Amino acid sequence: MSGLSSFLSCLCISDEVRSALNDRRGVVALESTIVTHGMPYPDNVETARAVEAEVRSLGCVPATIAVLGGRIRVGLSDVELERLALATGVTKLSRADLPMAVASARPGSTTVAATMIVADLAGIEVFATGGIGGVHRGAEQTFDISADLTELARTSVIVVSAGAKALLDIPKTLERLETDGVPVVSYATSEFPAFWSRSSGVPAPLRCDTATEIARFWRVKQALGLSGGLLVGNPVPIEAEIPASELDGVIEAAVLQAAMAHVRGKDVTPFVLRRIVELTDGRSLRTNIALIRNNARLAAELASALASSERPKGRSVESART
Ligand code: PSU
Ligand code: MN
Repeated sequence: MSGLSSFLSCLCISDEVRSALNDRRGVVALESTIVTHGMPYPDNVETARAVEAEVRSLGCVPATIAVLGGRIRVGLSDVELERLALATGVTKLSRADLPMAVASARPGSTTVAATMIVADLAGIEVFATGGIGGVHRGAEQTFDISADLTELARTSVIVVSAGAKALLDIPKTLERLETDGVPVVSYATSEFPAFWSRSSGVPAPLRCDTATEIARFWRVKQALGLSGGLLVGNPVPIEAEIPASELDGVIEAAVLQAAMAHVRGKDVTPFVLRRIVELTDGRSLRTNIALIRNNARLAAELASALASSERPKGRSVESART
C-alpha cells in the first residue's frame, strides 16, 4: 500500500464537511474527549448537539472528530454522536495513541492535541474546545504537562478555548506557551481567562477585540511561514461564570483527592473535572456547557472571516528575493 493511499484510507471526511471545504464555507472542528471523558450522559450528547447547532446557526459546518471502526472520522452523524456519548471504554487519544486506535480499530475520542492533528490533515483551520490542557499544579514534582501545549507549538490550527482549566497552573502554562512561540490572544479582555472564571489574575499576552482582527493576525502568521497554532482565550459569559474566589477551595480539594487516590497520566483531568462537578452540585457543569457554546460561536465567526480570505502559500526566500 502506498503512503498516500494508506493515509486516505484511514481518514474519512463526511460529505457535508468535504463539500463545505470545497465550497470555501466556514468549517469548525470539534473534539470528542469532552463527550466521552468531560461530561456525564446525557449532558455530554446534548452539549455536543447544542455546540453543532451554534456553529450551523452562524452559517458554518461543524466537524466533530473521533476514531470509529479503525478510521479517523471528521464529521459524525447524530446517531454516531449518541453512540459515542453512551459508549464505555472509549480511549482518550492524544498524539501518542491516535495511530494505535486506528490500527487496533478500537473507538477513541480526540483531545485538543489529537483534534488539532486531524483538523490540520483535513484542511480545517479553526477548532473550538472548552479549555486546553496545560502545566498541572505541582508539575515540578509530577512532570505532568499536557501534550496539548506541544501540539499548539507544532500544528497550524487556531484553538478557541475559555483559557486553561483553573485546575492547572496558569502562569506556568503561559510561560511554556511563550517559550514555544505560541501566540496567546484573549478576546475582548486584557486577562487570560480561567475556564469557569473570566479572570485568572494573569494578564493576556495579546488582545484582539474582533474575530476579523484575529483572522488578519492568523493570515499574516501564515504568510510569514510561521507554523504552529494560535490559542484564543474567550472568557465565559458573565451570567454563567463562577468567580475564582468561589471555586478555589473546590479545585484545591479535587486536585488533592486525585493525588491521594494516586490518579495518574491521562486520567487526572477527567477525574478532577468530575469531582468539581460533584462538589459544586452540577454548577460547574452548567458553566462548562455555556463556555463551550460560547467558544463555538466565536470559532464560527472566525471560520467565516477566514473563508472569505485566501490562504497564503507561505514564505519563500526565493520569491522574496525576486
Ligand atoms: N475542555 C473541556 N472538557 C474536557 C477537555 C477540554 O471543557 O474534558 C479535555 C480536552 O480534550 C483536553 C483534555 O485536550 O481535556 C486535556 O487532557 P490532559 O490534561 O490529560 O492533556
Ligand atoms: Mn497529563
